[in-house]
Amino acid sequence: MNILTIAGSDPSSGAGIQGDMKTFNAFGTYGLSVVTAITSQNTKRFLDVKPVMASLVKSQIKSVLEDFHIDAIKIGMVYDNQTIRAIHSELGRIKIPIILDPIFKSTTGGDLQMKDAFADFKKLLIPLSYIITPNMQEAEKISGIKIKSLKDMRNAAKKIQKMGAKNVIIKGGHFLSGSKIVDMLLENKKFHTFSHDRLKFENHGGGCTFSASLCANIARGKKLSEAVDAARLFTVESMKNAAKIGSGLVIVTHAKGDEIENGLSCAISKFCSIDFIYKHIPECQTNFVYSTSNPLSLNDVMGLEGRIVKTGKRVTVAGNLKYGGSKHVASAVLEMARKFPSIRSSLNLKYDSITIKRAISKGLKISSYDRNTEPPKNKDKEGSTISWGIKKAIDRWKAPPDIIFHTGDFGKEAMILIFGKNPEDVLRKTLKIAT
Ligand code: PXL
Repeated sequence: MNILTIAGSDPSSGAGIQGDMKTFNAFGTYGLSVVTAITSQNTKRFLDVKPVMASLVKSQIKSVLEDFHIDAIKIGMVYDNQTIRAIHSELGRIKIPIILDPIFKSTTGGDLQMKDAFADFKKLLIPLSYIITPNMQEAEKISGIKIKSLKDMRNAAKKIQKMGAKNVIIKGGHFLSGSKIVDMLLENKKFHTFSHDRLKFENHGGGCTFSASLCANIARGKKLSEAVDAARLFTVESMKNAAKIGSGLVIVTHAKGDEIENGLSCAISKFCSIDFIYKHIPECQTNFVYSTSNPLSLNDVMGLEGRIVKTGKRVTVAGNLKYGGSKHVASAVLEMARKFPSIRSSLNLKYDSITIKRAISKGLKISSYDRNTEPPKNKDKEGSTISWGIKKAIDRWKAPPDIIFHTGDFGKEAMILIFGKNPEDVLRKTLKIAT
């Protein structure tokens, strides 16, 4: 999965381009970057800022768009009118979701946007955004509404949406009793509120961490409210773990995301972009799973709660990744891992004898089972057919096969399962047979 940040450089690496790249990395995504400005700052003070020439901002954007498939874009610091117009002219017509993080001041007080650029920021960039992510002060500045209550927060969000942002999240409301902080999401016409405990110290990089992790989660195809929740949790954790690296403000420290989820979600997005893969999606659609080491139950196996579905000549992901999200493909991995613990990932494809012949010719090891020979007693036990079949298929095997297939039964679709040590290994084998 590739995501792009268009933002300013921060030499302290807490925020800006450098902070975004660390966040993208924590989510196992590949970060591309276009630099709009260079700041000189540290954790104590802000020294200087200069924009990058607009023509160079334009050509940087061109250079990444013409080469890479990009799943989502974050726009952070944009210093002047020329930069804003350059970004607008390059991104005005693209279909990639844009996460717009309005940035006016640095945590150490430096101006990160020129005053006379604000009108163009509102007119040209807000309408491009799939979601805009202001904090309270930024939301007040953009909406012109003083925010003192949840009602004001909702009104400000509605006003910003009217300016052209598809969705709005305002972060950091602090008017609830106790020490709770509220984030308010306006998704189309619906409000969602989220809350967490107020942290006791100021930090450097929290805002960028939120918008960059939201970008990564949107790229992964999460539903917006779930992407916001995942980004919030990640940001709060990163702020709690903030470290005293310089002599001033603490800098956010990103926790490494869940390796199983990172690895699987990257592989799923690569799977979806394999040429002609739609021809291999079965009627019951495809799931792709990855287990922890030594899995004991379906809850140790991550899979899609929905499926990878065929939509015409494309495939798309419907549903989120969850431990326990898959039953069928996950049962197959559990059974394989019982005998061959190195096998932790699998996906299912449509059965076709030509696909099997191709797999043999590419040197993949194949086994199979016959569903017609399943004892009736077993058939009655919900969900046990797959475990029974896999067990049978590997009964005499000393090393794990790459593929196990069956040719169906009355009312049961024939199926191919591809196995591997991890999702990349499964993808590598899939690429050998999918044409
Ligand atoms: O967190 C906002 C931000 C974004 N971009 C750059 C920054 C900062 C905050 O200091 O320096 C370059």
